[in-house]
Amino acid sequence: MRISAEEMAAGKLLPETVELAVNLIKANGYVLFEEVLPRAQVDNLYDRFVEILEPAMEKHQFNPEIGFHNGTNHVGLDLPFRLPFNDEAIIAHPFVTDVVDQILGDDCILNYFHTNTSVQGGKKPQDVHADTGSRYGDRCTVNLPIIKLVVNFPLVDVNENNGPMEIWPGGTHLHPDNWYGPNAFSKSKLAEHMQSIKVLMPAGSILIRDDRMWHRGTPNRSNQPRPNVALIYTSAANAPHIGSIQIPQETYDQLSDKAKRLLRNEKIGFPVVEPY
Ligand SMILES: O=C(O)CCC(=O)C(=O)O
Repeated sequence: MRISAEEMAAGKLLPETVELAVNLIKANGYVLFEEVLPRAQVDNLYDRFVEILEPAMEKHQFNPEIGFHNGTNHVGLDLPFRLPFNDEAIIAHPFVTDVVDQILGDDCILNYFHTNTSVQGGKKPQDVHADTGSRYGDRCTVNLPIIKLVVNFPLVDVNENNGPMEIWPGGTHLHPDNWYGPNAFSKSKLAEHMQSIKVLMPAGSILIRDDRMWHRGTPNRSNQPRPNVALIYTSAANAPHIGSIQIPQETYDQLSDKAKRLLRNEKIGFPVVEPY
């Protein structure tokens, strides 16, 4: 959906927009807010991200021409908790927190600060997957309440050509818990016969999705990487006891009250981890 000019100027969604977004996630598995972040901010994020992607790929000997990760050329990389990545507009965007708080509770936490990049030259899509496993293995045959939302910010315009995420909305987040476990029927086999959407979105859009909704990364046929920032918000009751994002004390102290609350379980007082 496109956010109205009035809401963009106010930096706040109207209650009816929040309600619509919440219900879209509940019914369909996701909501997309198109083109929210300013282009200059996204371009800067992209440039700074490429500065860490390239050495990280070199370190892991990922050569796009030879191909890696089973020919998908997909890379997952944690972000260092520093500017421009930890800007409040990324970690605690009011459009996101208003929606996330309604679904997960306003005491939810942010416990994943990551990126997924479809690097150019990929030949194969990823397997169709959910971003979570079952909570009770094979034992639970009913759908359980949502505990995690994934929030993606594309750092380039995503089109048919540059490796859009493909999603299977409309119900794949509403299966019984054991459908997300290792012994569930192959999602890739089923997905071939089901309807999917390639998520085409302008840079700076915000995709909020139930982490159980089936999806996959697709090959990037352009000549530049297609990164998505990927954050995970988790309900407080289901949050890991020990966080993993390392945040220097002085960085934490400068965050807004909302961002501090979101990150309260993380490793505060630890140095920033560089991804290479
Ligand atoms: O950003 C994307 O294309 C999705 C990637 C993905 O689902 C994954 O790496 O697990």
